Amino acid sequence: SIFLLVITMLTISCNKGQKEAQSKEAKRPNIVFIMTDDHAAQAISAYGHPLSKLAPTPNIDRIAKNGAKFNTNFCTNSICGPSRAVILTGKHSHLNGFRMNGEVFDGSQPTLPKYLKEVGYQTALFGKWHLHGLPEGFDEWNILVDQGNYYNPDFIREGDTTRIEGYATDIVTQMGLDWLKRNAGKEEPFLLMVQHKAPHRNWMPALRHLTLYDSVQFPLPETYFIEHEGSIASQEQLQTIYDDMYEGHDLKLSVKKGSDSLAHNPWTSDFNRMTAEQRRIWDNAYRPKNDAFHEANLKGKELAEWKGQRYLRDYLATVASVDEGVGKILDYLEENGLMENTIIVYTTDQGFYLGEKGFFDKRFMYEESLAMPLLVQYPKEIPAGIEIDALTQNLDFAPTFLDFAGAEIPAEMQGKSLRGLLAEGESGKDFRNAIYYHYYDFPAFHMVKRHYGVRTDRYKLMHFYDDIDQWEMYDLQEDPREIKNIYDHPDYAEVQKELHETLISLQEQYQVTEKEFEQTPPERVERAYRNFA
Ligand code: SGN
Ligand code: CA
Repeated sequence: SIFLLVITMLTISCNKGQKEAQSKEAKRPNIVFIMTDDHAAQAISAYGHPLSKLAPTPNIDRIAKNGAKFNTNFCTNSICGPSRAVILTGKHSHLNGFRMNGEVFDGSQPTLPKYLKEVGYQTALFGKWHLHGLPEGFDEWNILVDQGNYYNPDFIREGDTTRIEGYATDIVTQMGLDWLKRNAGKEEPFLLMVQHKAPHRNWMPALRHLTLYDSVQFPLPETYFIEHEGSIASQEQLQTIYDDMYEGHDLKLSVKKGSDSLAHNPWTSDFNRMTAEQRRIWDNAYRPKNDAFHEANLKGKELAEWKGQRYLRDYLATVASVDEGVGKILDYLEENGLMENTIIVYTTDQGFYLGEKGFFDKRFMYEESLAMPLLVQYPKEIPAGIEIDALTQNLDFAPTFLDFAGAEIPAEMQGKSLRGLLAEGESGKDFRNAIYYHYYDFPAFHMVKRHYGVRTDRYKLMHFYDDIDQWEMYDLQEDPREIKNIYDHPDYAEVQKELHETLISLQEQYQVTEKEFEQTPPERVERAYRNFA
């Protein structure tokens, strides 16, 4: 009868509606994780540093505008491989076993992509890996060999090494886009990790950006020529722009006026791998500015300032191609209706010095290299334009993604999910009262000594050990540049005591044992100082 027919139709349409609602509800988010190498927050305009106003990053800023900006996100160990190992495992370096760059990551341990695969995610990784062994837990991957080169880099895919002609940032972006084109439409949600070489040393911009900032005068930090009173480790590092950069490799200087031969360039492979045509375009861009430099015959302070300027121009020009690549990925997600259900993350493996205290590189627990930019967009849960002031770390990334994916967060992970902070849009002052840090890679490039410490929202306590034994303490509110070591200052006796207690309790919480504080044989340290000087 008509009556029955109507009932049947109603039931069918009702079921259909329910199914749609269910599948919508069950639709777990995709994760697009874009990570650069050594991208300082000072060089992301969303973070508002004066430098970045002159070299804006409009596409990276889109993520901040549509999502959340973390203001106090930190790494646990400011160096590439270790930071990546922390991100993959959600555990501090001493537990994931990758404490310094020379070590090999134990790929058999449980990691974020493996956990996500278990709950049905597709997983892919392109670009910089830098954990020595080959990636595990990814359906598809294609990684740069080692540090990777800017021009015509070698990639490893299933054990097979291929040189791909072009510019690393563009190639990696394209790999990410191609993967999306092939897989984003499938039923299963995905984790896509796009990991750039840029803006890592030796800061070689794309051919289209070789003169991008030539007419911009970037402000050098007010601490550019500081004396490092109160910090032996700062006095004894080998990472100042004026003394430790190589004229050819880093500063792209020629030997003399009219010549295109590079000055001191110990790792010839960065330039030698360019095609003749690439090199011609490069030389045409750099020759006039190098000639002008030789003509000026700068000395002392002026020479140091010139080096800072050349460094900033090159560094920021490599950021320009990253920003373009981010724009392409965002556009693709937008044009293909993937924005709503995709968590988009922009971050980098650690902070970086852009001339503060005269430095380049990272490693120190001081703010510039400790801070990791972190921008996260996910319109379904994260209000647009929020800022988060909780003390967060790369340790929290894996638990966060698992949480969003509806997977269980393994008890052995040491980080905390950021999902609550993001969804509530609160500043999250109670999220964590202090972060723990430990840097081990000494003696090594740049000779930053071993140290560990804690940072609260206002103070920092650090212990530099191994060939020295010095405590440093800073009041970040009074002294944000960390110039005045207040350790043992009577006015701060109470704070100092509390910081020591916090340190001990965090070391307990994170299962830090005595064996983490080994001593390097003094001969090795001496030899390294001689070699790297
Ligand atoms: C290379 C760089 C160093 C840098 C390390 C670690 N020198 O050795 O300046 O500190 O990598 O960087 S280079 O001139 O050869 O590039 S990391 O972040 O990738 O670990
Ligand atoms: Ca790095």
